[in-house]
Amino acid sequence: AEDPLLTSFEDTIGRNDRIEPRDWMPDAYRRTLVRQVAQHAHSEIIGMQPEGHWIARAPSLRRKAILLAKVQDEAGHGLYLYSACETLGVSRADLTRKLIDGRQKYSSIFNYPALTYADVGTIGWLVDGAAICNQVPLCRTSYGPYGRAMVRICKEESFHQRQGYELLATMMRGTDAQRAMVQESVDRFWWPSLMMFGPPDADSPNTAQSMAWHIKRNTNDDLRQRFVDMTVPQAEALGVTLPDPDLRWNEERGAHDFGEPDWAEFKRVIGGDGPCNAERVARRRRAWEEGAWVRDAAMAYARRGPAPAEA
Ligand code: FAQ
Repeated sequence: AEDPLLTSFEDTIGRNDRIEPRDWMPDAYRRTLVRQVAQHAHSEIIGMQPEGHWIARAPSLRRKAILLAKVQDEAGHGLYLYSACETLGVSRADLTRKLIDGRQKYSSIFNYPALTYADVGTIGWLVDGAAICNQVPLCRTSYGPYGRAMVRICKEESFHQRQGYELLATMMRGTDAQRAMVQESVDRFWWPSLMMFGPPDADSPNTAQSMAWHIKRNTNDDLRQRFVDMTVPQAEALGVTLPDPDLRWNEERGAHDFGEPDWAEFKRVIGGDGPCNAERVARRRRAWEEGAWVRDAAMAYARRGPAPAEA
């Protein structure tokens, strides 16, 4: 016999409508969403670290104000996403616990160090650029709270990308040493940026089901291609070389051909063995533990109820 709840869920997906928190949903749909949205939230929060390192080392007051605002935005994105995830019946404390115990992932890209100030620009240009390619389609994801969070996040993300591009363009108009610093930074970040889109479609265990549920709206390889096609003319305008000898326009496909990222490196990094994994998680753990008294105090204050009216 047909399950009327499942039929109604499938009809909603089929109409390209949203699933909302009070709607019935299959357990596997809920689990997949918790996995993806939690990973996404963790990425925003862990993603504050590489750039955060440079706040106290910014080359001018203007650059410092810009960077401070950007890193604050990332904290805000993490909060929207944890809130979206909580509507699926999980608590933020539990998600954070899973992150610092290594039971949930965050994006591979944040396990690479930010070694120079040019990296602040490259992270904005390439990492936020990749994030936009991945996230604009997620504004149409089937789960309402996630899609609505994405709309706000994407607006800020495109501002972040321009910020990075502007920083790099300024350095490219500077000295030879500054131009060399930009090129060296792009050389390090190019391949890890391509890995942000996940494994090739043929090795992506989750894509088919997530597409069927409209959680994902494009495959990993489609989005990676879109990112390359978007970035090549920007690299030309900046005057930097993307470090891929196989990168060229393919007239027939109407798209760029490009080389294969090092998938063995990708597996090592998501398996916990990238350049900064231990440091990133240790720092998050320390912040969580040192913040315990603030959370306890806030809870105690909330339990007290409203203050008595003044006589
Ligand atoms: N890193 O079957 P698939 C940002 C895992 S942007 C780590 O293809 P799926 C903004 C995957 O989870 C970055 N793990 O998986 C910012 C799965 O493992 P699991 C965050 C990865 O979910 C900018 C396994 O590999 N953006 O933070 C990665 O269908 C600057 C098999 O993969 C998002 O999270 C990876 N790169 O597709 C902040 C976007 N790729 O979970 C600060 C939303 C794959 O089974 C500064 N997420 N894995 O243990 C998505 O679109 C998807 O989840 C994908 C992966 C595309 C990332």
